Amino acid sequence: MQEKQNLLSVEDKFMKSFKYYKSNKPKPSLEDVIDVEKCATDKVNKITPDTCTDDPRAELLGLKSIRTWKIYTFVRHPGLLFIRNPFTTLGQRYWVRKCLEEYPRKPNKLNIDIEMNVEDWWVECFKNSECDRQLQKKLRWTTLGYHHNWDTKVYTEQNKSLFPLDLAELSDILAKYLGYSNFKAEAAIVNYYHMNSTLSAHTDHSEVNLEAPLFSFSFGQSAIFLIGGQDKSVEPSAILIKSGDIVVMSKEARLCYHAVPKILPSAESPWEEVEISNVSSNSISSFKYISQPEEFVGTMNENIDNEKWNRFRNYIQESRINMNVRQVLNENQNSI
Ligand SMILES: O=C(O)CCC(=O)C(=O)O
Repeated sequence: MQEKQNLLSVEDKFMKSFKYYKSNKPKPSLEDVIDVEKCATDKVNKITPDTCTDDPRAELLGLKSIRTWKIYTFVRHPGLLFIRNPFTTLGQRYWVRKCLEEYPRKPNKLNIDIEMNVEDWWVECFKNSECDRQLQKKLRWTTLGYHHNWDTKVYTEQNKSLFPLDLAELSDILAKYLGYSNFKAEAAIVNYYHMNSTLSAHTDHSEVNLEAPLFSFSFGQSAIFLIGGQDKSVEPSAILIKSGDIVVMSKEARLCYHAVPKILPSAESPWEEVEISNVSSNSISSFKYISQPEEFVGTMNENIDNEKWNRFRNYIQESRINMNVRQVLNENQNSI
């Protein structure tokens, strides 16, 4: 009996921390939340990669020069990497807009599919000139590529659509930089959070390939991200994620429990910082996935127009978006 009780209290560590940070009354102290730029080296280390050649695609995809990226590792979490906002203002705007305007279109799958048949959710939100905020807040996830099956947790060839070429290209730049030259983005969950949303503790283990890293891109409001070990007995660390930050779960961290217990108002708005400058099409030939580069550059530059970007700005001022990208298949495997 005593043994069973000990086991229970040990198993509760992740949940205890989740409940602590989720609470509104009382509000949690944020003292132990890791902000990578302010944290002591007994917890976080800033690393400089041995070789770092720039990728000519970076600027086109809305990224700052790779040589300026700030990358961090965590003493308690081998395999976990954190890149502090490597996106330009234009890049932030581009990806937010994609997640709202394009990725939730059919044939992609949405959580709201079970209650309504909406061909184009973003257009539907503005059907009657005013914004339907209720409908906006209903969207919690969209799946891309191999669609995640929330019940069976099994990917199938029958439940798959084209993976967005721009997101495949972005993931390829990151993968190459980190030394995963054979990484292929094949599935993604786009998560939409509002100020009271949470994501409970889970591991991502549906992919056939569990060696490939998982890439997580966040935009908009901030979040507390919890990451523990491969079972819930490990006390998780709480990490502050801001707009533009990238989290990479690789190696030992790939199968660790993680969760989002709280969304926090962002202190900055990096999607507003006015360094916005046109992306030019000089290095267009180096694309791997994007098939219509001229059109792509045009779409990126459209977001300079503040009027055109206004609806997306209104959304992101009260919400957070996370694109969670995975490789599903093993190398040399063509189907499930
Ligand atoms: O929103 C996040 O930062 C994490 C999302 C996540 O864990 C997932 O989609 O599996």
